Amino acid sequence: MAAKKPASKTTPSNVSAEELKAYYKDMLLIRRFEEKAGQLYGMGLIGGFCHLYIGQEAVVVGLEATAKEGDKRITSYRDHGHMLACGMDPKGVMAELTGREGGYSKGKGGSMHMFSKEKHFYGGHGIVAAQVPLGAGLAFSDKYKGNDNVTFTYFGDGAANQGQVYEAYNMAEIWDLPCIFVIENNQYAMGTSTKRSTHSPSYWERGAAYGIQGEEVDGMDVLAVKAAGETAVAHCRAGKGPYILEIKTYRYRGHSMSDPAKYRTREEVQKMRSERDPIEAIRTLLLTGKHATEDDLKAIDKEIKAVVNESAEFAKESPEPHLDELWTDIYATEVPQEA
Ligand SMILES: Cc1ncc(C[n+]2csc(CCOP(=O)(O)OP(=O)(O)O)c2C)c(N)n1
Ligand SMILES: [Mg+2]
Repeated sequence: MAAKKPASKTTPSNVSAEELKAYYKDMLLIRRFEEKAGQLYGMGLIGGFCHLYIGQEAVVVGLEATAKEGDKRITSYRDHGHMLACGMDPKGVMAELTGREGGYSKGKGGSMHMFSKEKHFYGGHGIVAAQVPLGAGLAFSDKYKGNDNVTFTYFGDGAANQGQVYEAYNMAEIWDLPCIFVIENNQYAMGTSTKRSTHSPSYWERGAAYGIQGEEVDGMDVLAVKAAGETAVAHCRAGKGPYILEIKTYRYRGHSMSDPAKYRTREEVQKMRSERDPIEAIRTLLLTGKHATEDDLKAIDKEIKAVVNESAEFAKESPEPHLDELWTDIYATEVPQEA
């Protein structure tokens, strides 16, 4: 099967005002939540690793718009946006970041280790690319059960150079697994730009060697992401095997909270922020299309700020895990049985 050409940009003519507002809200929630997490980190309330997703919001929001109940998602350590976009509770995420009992992993996992069975969110993985074969495995379980669920397996441009990605591609294609491999190409792996790390920076085209279709997508345009996501999801649900989406995006903040940022210029970051911001783009569409007034958008901003502040308050008030918890949740006590 030959690889497909990159998709053309979508126009907003077929998108309703409600849809635009929903994307605006969902992206803004991730942005404000992450800004708050950055503040709490600065205040010493979050310890350990913390990788912010600011700038990449359109990727996960656009793809979640194509998901249905039963679909699964798995990602790397840059995972807060994915959790919020699939409907996990901001309070539980913030409490986990701050290491509190009310967190998704009872305060024992932190930023990179959260899961939700209810929302089919399978982590949060600190080992680069480790989630890719796991994502293929999740897709295998649905194929085995004979349903039409798909798995969104997210990974970065750096991870895309790992060998296990290609072993997973090979098996996913041979077994026609309903797995969407989502490469979030934010152009850097820690301090290494894609220009320095690979001769052929078109990652989606590598799928052709395995007979997997794919395409490149503008990840600063939530509508383009959604349109490409729909193609990928339809392909997988129809039993045609895996699909690759290489989504070109950009992270505004450092790799993690301790990043000297010497590998790129301030001007480069500023240019993306001012010319390609995904939230500003939808804001402009809402205003110019007269789908919303400045006051409507202010009300949305206020609503989102309240949700984020509430999550921070919840986190601060939640106690630290009890010492007895040191010895729990280490080994499985029962083997999960699923029909
Ligand atoms: C196997 C492994 N090697 C190295 C690291 C250290 N490390 C953590 S993140 C990272 C960069 C990954 O970049 P990318 O896949 O582009 O994801 P991004 O951080 O840009 O989201 C590296 C090398 C690791 N965690 N695991
Ligand atoms: Mg990267």
